[in-house]
Amino acid sequence: MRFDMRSNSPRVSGTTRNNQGNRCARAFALLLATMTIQASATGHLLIEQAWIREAPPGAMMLAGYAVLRNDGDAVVEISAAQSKIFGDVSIHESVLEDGVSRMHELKGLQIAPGTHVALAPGGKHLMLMDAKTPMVAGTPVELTLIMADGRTASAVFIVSADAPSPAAH
Ligand SMILES: [Cu+2]
Repeated sequence: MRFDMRSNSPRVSGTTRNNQGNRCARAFALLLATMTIQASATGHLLIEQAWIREAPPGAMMLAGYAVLRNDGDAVVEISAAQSKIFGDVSIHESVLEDGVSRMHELKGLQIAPGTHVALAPGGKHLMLMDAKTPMVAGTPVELTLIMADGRTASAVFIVSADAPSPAAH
């Protein structure tokens, strides 16, 4: 019995293979369609734990910090930042040179899909110049990040002495 069934099997599996071939062709066509959709994938920028470090009244410069998260499926490239509350906003990075902390301007920030970049004291930050209103603790300030593709993402940064705890969100 078993032997007979096995002897029939080449024909049966031959038919099956043809069906699988058709199915494979359809699956491949679907895969191509899916890949076309993925080719137009975009990054998606989330601005979290946004705050501005409180400074003495009349301070010329303030610094904004946040966690910039990309939960999209393409790179997010931030090329500039702006705010109605500040005359000038730029992207800076602090670095130690010969034991002295200096900052320089960055042309932009790149965030890979599924990753984040932390703007934090001692590292990357938003340099905020020429405040139009007093920056006392608790003041909400809207900042807008501009991406290289022209899209924007805004968030309210709260003036504070310390970084907000992640649990607060
Ligand atoms: Cu700076």
